[in-house]
Amino acid sequence: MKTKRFILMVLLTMVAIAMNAAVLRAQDAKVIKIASQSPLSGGQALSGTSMRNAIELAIADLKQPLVDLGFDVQYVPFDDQATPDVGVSNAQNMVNDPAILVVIGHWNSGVAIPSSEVYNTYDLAMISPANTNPRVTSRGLSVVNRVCGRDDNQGPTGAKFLAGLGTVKSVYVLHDKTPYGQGIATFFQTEAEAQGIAVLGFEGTEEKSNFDGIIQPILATAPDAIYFGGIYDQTAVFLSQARAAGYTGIFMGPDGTDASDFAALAGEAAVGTYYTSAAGPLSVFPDAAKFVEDYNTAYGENPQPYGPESYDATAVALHAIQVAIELNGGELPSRAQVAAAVRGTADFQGLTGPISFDAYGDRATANYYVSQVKSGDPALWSENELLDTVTVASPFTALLESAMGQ
Ligand code: ABU
Repeated sequence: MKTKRFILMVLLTMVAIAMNAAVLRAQDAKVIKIASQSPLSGGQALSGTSMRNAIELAIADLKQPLVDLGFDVQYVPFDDQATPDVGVSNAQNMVNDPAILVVIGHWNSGVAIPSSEVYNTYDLAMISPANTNPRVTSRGLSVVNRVCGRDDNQGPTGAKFLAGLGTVKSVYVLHDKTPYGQGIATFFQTEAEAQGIAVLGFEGTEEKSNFDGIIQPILATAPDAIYFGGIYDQTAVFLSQARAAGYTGIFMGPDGTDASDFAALAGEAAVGTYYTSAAGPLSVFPDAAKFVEDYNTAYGENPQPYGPESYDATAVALHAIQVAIELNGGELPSRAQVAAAVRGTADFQGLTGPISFDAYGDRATANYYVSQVKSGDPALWSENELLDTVTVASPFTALLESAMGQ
């Protein structure tokens, strides 16, 4: 009896020691946080939420190497509300949390540009899945990178495509007065004119619900096409009202058009719309099949455009943190060490293809896609027809290649 009791006591003590060790190990695990910023509320929340979901999936899929090195990886998503002041305020909160080593974001270039000034002051690396305005990277901030292309290539891609149709001799250009919308409209306009298309008007509007005041003057100019540099929560409403007012010509937009809410908001009026995007349609990424399946399982729908790019931005971040830890002798790296490892990303194999950053943090080569909306059913957005794909080197990569005579 005494022996049995002794054995039981020994066993219980061993279990207690093992549990204590596990608790101590968990407490010892050093915390690394990956933050994100995207609109999780408001009219562009569909895109921002899809970015958040893709980031969450990537962390769950890819964090194990960091766990094996003794780190606990946590995700902290922030809602920037597609508003510059909110993005900057979130950025100021983020930099005060020393565990945050990378930010994945944003959706809006107009939010990314001022927020990244804060990240840069504190050496906090930012990897954007979706910000296409040139100023995101052309300021030369060492912490800022993106896995998508740029509007100085995307805008001209749209203009060249319209010129190639042969039927578009005139266009009316609208924009949303943001750095993104006005920027891409300007790049589009310059190339449209170079292609011999007459630009009948170039106008900014912040209106989001009643376009009566601008539709009739536009119709009076009888353009063959209307180009709207803006985001779907505005451009789809405009298109729907323009069609109701009798506009039968071509409508084109940039990647702000590229979300199923464009169809949800415009309905049948969306059908036939041409759009460019720096986000590849799901069909062009065979390596993303598992991601799409997992996304559907977790969230009950397809990822939105820039979902695979959000996954890739996170994968690049996790890999760079691992590199920085290894270079730091297995210890928690500084933000500056992580930022340097991110910028050093070369030939990283993502769902969207190989990713290398140039000296400015641009993806060394990026693809630009031209598609046409085939249905007013938002559930069929991923079945829109891909009409053209153009691959363009970043400005710095092009400069290097030309200097090397390639
Ligand atoms: N490029 C997609 C979202 C718009 C932006 O860059 O502001």
